[in-house]
Amino acid sequence: MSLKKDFLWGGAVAANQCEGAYLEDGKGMSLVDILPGGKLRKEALIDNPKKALKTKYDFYPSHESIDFYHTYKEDIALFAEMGFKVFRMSISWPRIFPNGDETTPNEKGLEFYDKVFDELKKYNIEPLVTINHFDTPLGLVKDYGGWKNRKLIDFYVNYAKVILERYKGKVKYWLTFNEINMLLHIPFFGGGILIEEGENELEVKFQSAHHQLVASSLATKIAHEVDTNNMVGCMLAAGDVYYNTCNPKDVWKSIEKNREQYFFIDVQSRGYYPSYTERLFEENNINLKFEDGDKEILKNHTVDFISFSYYSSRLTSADPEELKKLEAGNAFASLKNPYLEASEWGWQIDPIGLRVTMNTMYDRYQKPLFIVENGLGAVDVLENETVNDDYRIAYMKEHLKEMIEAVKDGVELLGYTSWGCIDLVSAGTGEMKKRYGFIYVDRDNEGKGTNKRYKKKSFEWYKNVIATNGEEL
Ligand code: BGP
Repeated sequence: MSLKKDFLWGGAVAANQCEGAYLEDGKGMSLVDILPGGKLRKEALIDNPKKALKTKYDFYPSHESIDFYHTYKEDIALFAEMGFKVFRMSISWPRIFPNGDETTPNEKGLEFYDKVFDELKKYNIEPLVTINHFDTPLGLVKDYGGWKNRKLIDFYVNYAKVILERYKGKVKYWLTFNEINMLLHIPFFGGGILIEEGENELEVKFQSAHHQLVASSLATKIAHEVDTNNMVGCMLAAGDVYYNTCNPKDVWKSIEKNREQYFFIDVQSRGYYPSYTERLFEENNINLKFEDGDKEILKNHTVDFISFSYYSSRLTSADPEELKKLEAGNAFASLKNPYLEASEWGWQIDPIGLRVTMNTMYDRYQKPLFIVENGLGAVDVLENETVNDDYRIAYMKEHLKEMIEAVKDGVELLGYTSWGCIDLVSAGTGEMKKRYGFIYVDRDNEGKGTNKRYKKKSFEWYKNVIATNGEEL
């Protein structure tokens, strides 16, 4: 058994990490546009976003990024050369609604994506569009407090309706929110949320999550009304949480940790809050405000498929002494798994974990899966106009092998888009140096460089993977 003939091979990017042109043609600021790169990024993004709102930094990586806004034609031509069947991208919300609360969209912003979709069409590349990928308009953060505020549902739904109608027939695959569970870990990124003193942090996060879940269902409803061919997916930052030892306490802890992520998909895929949330909310003094009709909306408009990013598995323990050793590889703190190696940024590399995660999800939901992010962030050296990125090829080869194993296990899989198919700004660190692409972009952490594109060794390798539909890895 192998991959289906129409398997969707491709790559993924996000508007805020590649477009640049941050104020061009009427675009407004997104919350990412106030974030610096490098060492200052973590404080601004995670520890103290309130301070970032008031601070003037020397350099903002998202403002120019790799300038995809102007280079999309040549970049898409390169994707086509690799044989992409699908291209995952996002629409920048503040390009369409600059402050977020307008009722009429910015026509220039809409035109840009028309041009991108037309260009993709030229090469028969199917767009896969994330409606909101970490770029809530800054206006909605400053004037409304972000997703804490129920009003955000209306603004998001208005935005979703505009783009779903506009791009009817051009886009079939939609994702409502990128890595929706990130809201619990990086609330500013995920929802423009600032936790105030005295607030019950978990309550704020889950209330905001409820708003996004309702908004996601409403967007799904509209997508299906606008075009019955539309396929709508949710999107999870996935990676199963393993237990550190066979001590039953550790096993139980891992179940709790896994529920922390699957909670979102439980709601988006099954259409109701899972029974375990009752106890979770009670013990944490979380009183969620539901409005009339919310339950029906969630119930009646579930997703058609489940998409996810996978970079790593995680490891947890019930032992407080062990937990002192937690390391924050990516947004998720994890214990160090002695069986795994890690990337230069400390992300543990676990190809079999991808098979594990896919099987868990398919067993749980029985809906088609779509891997929409996976890849290796590494330091690349450009030599003789190319990069010998054998390490990236090795990483991807092992992951694709396990992906195919999962398909053989019976998992239904729509496609695979590797993250950052062209080098772009890192979401977590704001660096350019953390590269994922098959295409090298000559631009550094300070935004210096020619911005010229070069094919890495992995470019030809991936092209052959696609050409042989994964038979030759
Ligand atoms: C995911 C995000 C992406 C992307 C990726 C890699 O969490 O959806 O936007 O950037 O991770 O992370 P980083 O850029 O921090 O290396």
